[in-house]
Amino acid sequence: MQVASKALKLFNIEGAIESVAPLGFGHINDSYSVVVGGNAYLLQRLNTNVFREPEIVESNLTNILSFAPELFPLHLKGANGEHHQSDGENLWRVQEFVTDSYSPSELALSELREIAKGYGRYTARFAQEDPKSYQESIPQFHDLRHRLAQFNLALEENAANRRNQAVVETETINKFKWIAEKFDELVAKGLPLKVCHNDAKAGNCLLSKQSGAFLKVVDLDTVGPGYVLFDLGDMLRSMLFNIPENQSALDDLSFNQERFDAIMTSFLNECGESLEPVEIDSLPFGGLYMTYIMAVRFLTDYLNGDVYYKICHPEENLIRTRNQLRILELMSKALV
Ligand code: GN1
Ligand code: MG
Repeated sequence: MQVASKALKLFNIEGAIESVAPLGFGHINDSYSVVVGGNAYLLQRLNTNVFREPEIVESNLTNILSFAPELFPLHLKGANGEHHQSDGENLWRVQEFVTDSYSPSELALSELREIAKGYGRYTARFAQEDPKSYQESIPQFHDLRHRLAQFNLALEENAANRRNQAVVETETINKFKWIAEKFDELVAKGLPLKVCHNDAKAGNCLLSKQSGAFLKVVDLDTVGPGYVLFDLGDMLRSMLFNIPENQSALDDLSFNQERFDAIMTSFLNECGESLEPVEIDSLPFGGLYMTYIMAVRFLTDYLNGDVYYKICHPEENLIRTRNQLRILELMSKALV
């Protein structure tokens, strides 16, 4: 309470806090919903171990908020005009809490269409923005070769002595290495760099509780240079199969063509005209690319002893890996 109150003061929000509650989502930052003077806010502590150059997060955020304010929740600024404020120890930011909104966990077809529409709108709008005005907030974030190198290093170092627990998963990861080559081919064909969200999963889109319609895109820490296949890929990864990322749910999964078509159609209805043919052709492959890179990152963290993602139990990163690999196998049968 006291920490929250101190943080809110940095944004000129004074007065007694009526309620403060930690929000469970997110693998990286800490989020709280806070009510002061009848107004609801989302207070977040940026994880500066992960975002080691917060000035880049600030600069990207400022750019996107001024470019397309209608797509995002209102973010408050502190006295120096910046969205991130330090209390001497932690870096904080505050945004309006979008009331009467939700991000669905088990997605019905109609919800899936709205989310794809929201990210499609984002993509169409940002097709006009210059990626050179943005920097990656985490260097080489979606660079698969870099992620595979980190994975190989983790295997070699075996810091948490878990290599033997991940033999099957390691084999599957090695089997899908062709994804890196295929990606290089697409880039060589002239895939254009855009300003992407870079974490375009279902949970980062808010829908209206009343109408179910798309409202806002949230979680803007990784917005920056990227390829549209990253965002569409994250949508496929998180929306095709109705399973949680971190619980064993591997039975009875199957590729659902109707869901795939709904995502693609809804997305392309919004942004198809703003994309080049090479980008449109690359989109289904995005599902494989993003699912694979996430499996590689989860397993790397498992091997390193859970130093990056928040976990609730020791096997969680291994379970996350298995879920991604299962999805990847299904996608590769249906889409390749
Ligand atoms: C992380 O914190 P959260 O849940 O928004 C991660 C993404 C992954 C995601 C997996 C900075 O995002 O890359 O897609 O977990 N963000 C970072 O759900 O690593
Ligand atoms: Mg995120």
